[in-house]
Amino acid sequence: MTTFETISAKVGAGERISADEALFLYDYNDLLAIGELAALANERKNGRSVFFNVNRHINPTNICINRCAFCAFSRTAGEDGAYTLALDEICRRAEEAEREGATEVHIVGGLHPDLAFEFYEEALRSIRQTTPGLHIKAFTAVEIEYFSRISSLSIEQVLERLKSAGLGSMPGGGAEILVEDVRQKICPEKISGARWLEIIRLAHLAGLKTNSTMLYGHVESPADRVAHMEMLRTLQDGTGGFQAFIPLAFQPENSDLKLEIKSTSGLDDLKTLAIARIFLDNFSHIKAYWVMLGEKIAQVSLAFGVNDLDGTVVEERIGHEAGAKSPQALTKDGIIRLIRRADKIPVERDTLYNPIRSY
Ligand code: V47
Ligand code: SF4
Repeated sequence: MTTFETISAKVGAGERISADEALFLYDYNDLLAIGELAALANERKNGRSVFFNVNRHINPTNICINRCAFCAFSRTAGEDGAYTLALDEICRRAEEAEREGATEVHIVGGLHPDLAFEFYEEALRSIRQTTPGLHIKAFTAVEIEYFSRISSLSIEQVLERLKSAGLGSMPGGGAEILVEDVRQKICPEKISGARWLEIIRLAHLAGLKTNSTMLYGHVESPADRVAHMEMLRTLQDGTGGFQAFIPLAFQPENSDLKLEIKSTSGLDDLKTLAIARIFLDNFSHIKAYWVMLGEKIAQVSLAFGVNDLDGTVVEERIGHEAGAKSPQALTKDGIIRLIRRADKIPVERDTLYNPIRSY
């Protein structure tokens, strides 16, 4: 029979827990006990170090043909607030980021009905030319699949062309909840969960590291969350290409789901991060994305198994269009202070988790 003690003994012995055991933890009310277990699992992997990076987000366009129900960022072409950045504006933002000490640009956007694949290739090429020192982390599996459709190239060819243009790694967006009936409710136009996993597998095979996310706190059940994480864990067993797992707390404002769904609770946020740390034993990093969580929950999460706070971000749009109350950027000093006050060691990293400097 599963009890907290049997799970605790497994984690203590460094053994993998099952999906049923993860589900048991979701039902278990002693948050601090779960947090302690997650902290143990994390300390074994990462000690007291907490990573952050200095980065900037660039969203080339918010025009998107998918219009997922949870997304307050996207617009239809011609709608109020719809925008597309010109190539030189994208480069200008990358240059500004580099001047301000960034080591990474994180580029994701909507599925634009008229932009050609070459636009994105050109954007990467221009950034690489003007700011060769910046790592380009760009495009979710959803965008990669779209590029393949609009260019009639295979996924493998799209990935190779983007790598040649300067792509260094991929973020983890677009995963939402990989379980199909949940996807049908929140993002019916988006590629299936199976297709998301397949594209990520191909990216890993092409030598690109990626992240993985989980959008939680909408219509999904705890069993859906565990099923989602199990799919990621299985893929990671095969490829080892995931760097971080990032649960994204759903921000309901301005989305089509705003009337039905309230923001997540701090308790659910911490439990979700802690269970992820315990369950995803083959992931090195669990990231608390402060944009969606707020700075205070992100800080507390460092005692619940989290070892990465993402970055300075700068000009975040996806969460803020949906009502996120966090600032649009944090300074490097702000992140360092936040980590130090949690009695951890701040370590600035590059995108591939090479330490740059400890503070
Ligand atoms: O795929 C959209 C999510 C994702 C909302 O890999 C929302 O390092 C909450 O993936 N409330 C994009 N979330 C952001 C993302 C990400 C962010 C930071 C770091 C990394 C990384 C990846 O944002 C989308 C979707 O799951 N999202 N709308 C919303 N209302
Ligand atoms: Fe488009 Fe991504 Fe927003 Fe869905 S989440 S509508 S794919 S920008």
